[in-house]
Amino acid sequence: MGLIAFLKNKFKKKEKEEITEKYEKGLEKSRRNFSSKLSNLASRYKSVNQDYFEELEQILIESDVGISLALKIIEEVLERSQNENITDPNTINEILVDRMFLGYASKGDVTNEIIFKEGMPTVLLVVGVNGVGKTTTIAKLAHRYISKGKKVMLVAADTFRAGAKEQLTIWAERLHIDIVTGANEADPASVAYDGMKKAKEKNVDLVIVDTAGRLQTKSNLMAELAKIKRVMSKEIPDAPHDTFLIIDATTGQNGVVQAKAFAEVTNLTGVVVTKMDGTSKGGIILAIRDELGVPVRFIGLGEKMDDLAEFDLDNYLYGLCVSEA
Ligand SMILES: Nc1nc2c(ncn2[C@@H]2O[C@H](COP(=O)(O)OP(=O)(O)OP(=O)(O)O)[C@@H](O)[C@H]2O)c(=O)[nH]1
Ligand SMILES: [Mg+2]
Repeated sequence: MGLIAFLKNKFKKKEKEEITEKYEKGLEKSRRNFSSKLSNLASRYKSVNQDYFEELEQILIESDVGISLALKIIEEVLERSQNENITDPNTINEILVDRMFLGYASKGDVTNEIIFKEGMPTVLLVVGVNGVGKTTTIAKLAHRYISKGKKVMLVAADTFRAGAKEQLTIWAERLHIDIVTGANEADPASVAYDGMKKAKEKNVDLVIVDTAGRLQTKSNLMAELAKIKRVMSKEIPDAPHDTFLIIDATTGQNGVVQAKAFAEVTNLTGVVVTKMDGTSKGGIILAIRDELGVPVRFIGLGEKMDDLAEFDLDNYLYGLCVSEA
């Protein structure tokens, strides 16, 4: 059974879970773009030829899967069509979706949920350029783990942008959780340090550290993040245990460029792609996985507190390629 048939079967309407509905809704724009282009293409050709594959490649590129990955996928699909003498456009499109899946899955299995430490707070550092949705994602993640019974605390180590700590404080109040803030323009590392101390005192399970999204030179950024990590690990061994980079899906390939820059200066353990609901080019997730090797652990599908979903490849491909909801 091809992947499309498998996904259709897996997500039959009556069995649909909440997460599948979230993906369907959040990926509606992308699906309208990608899926309708695929079926439109298939309807214009009786059998595939070189032009078909060129158009297919263009559709992938326009969906932000990245040029190098698009070329790779098309080459594989072309090879299979030649080896097995497949000329039916719909079958080719199904093989394409299979390849999109295999490319991601072959990078290895990942646990998306945060893995909690025993006997000490688990520390999550959140980084990314400004406006990508860091603070909102922190609130969403806090909400997620509070709902799972964890004690969560926030640290506002973004001391740079005016209003940043107030914004995070509002979220902490809404979530009824503790927050550590510092003076405006205080050293972010000192706020992070205070945060670690308090997290230990209060025996929290998870402490999430918000950082400034200012654009700075690579060496400054590297030094700042290294300092934050150094002081944190003085209080809590091996902190941060996770470092998530937040990427805005609507920035397209620019987001991939940012991801590469951050991956060079710090050890990322995950990416969260936000604003998936606002883009028609949902392929960016495949590009990030292909070019960075860092897994996409969560995706943002809206502005509300529960508009965050664990990344799930089947649901993603279903939402992007299959669902007719
Ligand atoms: N539609 C949509 N909007 C989102 C999502 N995530 C965040 N946003 C919006 O994006 C805007 C910026 O979010 P913030 O969380 O303030 O971004 P930030 O990275 O903390 O920004 P700075 O602190 O200025 O660097 C806000 O209006 C959010 O509501 C999402 O998944 N979907
Ligand atoms: Mg912020």
